[in-house]
Amino acid sequence: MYKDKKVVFSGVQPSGVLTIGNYLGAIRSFADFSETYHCYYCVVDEHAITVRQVPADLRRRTYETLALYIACGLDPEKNTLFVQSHVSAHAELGWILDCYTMFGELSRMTQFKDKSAKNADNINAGLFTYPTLMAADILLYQSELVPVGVDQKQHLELTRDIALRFNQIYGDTFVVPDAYIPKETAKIMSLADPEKKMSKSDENENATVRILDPKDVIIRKFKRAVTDSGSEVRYAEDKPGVSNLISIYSAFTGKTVGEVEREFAGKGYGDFKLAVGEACADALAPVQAEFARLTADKAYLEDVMRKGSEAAAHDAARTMSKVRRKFGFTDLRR
Ligand code: ATP
Ligand code: LTN
Repeated sequence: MYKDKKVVFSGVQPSGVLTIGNYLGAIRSFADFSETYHCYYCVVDEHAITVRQVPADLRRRTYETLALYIACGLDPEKNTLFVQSHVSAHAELGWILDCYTMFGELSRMTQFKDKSAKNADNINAGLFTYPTLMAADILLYQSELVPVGVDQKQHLELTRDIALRFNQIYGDTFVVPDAYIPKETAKIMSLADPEKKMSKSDENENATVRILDPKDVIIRKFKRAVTDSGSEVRYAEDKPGVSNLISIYSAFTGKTVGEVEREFAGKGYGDFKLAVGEACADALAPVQAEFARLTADKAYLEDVMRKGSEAAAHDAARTMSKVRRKFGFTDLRR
């Protein structure tokens, strides 16, 4: 969309307090793109309502998620930070893309299958069409790159298929995006069940470490983390619990897996878990301090939201007008 810079887009749902999975899998890498790309980072509140939310909590978490973006190093002057429901083009393009997405394609989405199993009393149509809204988020800004955890890979593939399909019918309309998935931290696992993804909406508090957890809580959660039989700190397929902790420790300290194994050779799980907790708490301390400062200043956060949504709406309108023209909606604005 911008002649000088390629576009990056990503989003996080304000559906709970963010975990170190969200941090290591997605948000931590967002700032790396700020200089070379035109970046849009969105708080995707419309996605969050596919699962029942308490309105007051959703509102508060929307501010908090934006504050966390900034606390994690995203400068609002260098990135377009905004809230999805403030830009109506997302829902509008979402509907249009629904008409170019097949029932069978949406039925294959594993996130839909997982979330319907978890929310059996509320399998609503929005939960089903969620990936087309995500495709709209991305395609509206002609994004080239989308930094996400590996759980979103399937949604990105569907986004590409929708874009290609649309381009084939109507001629070049959308840039076809690529996922950017960090290698070592693409999927941080639950501390209570290392076969399961760590998820911010997990009801078991021992399963997640939240970005905002105080140091003593972080250390306690890592101490309780489910590990495997044996006592050796070694990265291996048959040791999912320890391997997950090694990935986390390595991500927070910058040490390689080999270095971590050597550091803890001959030491037990106890020493290792304590070290993981300390490294995690120390790395998150500056983010937490900045978060506390930002959430005390609601007016500033609203100013960021306002400016971000104005800029985003302006850019989204360009794509929308192209889309409308291409498939024959009448346009009175000329
Ligand atoms: P929910 O529990 O509400 O589904 P979530 O924790 O899965 O939420 P999202 O808001 O859906 O989080 O995801 C935000 C970003 O964080 C996405 O890019 C997603 O891929 C990434 N992410 C989420 N969980 C993990 C994880 N455990 N490991 C790595 N990346 C993750
Ligand atoms: N579906 C994502 C959140 C999300 C997103 C996006 C990520 C919504 N829209 C656009 C990247 C780009 C999730 O559940 N993690």
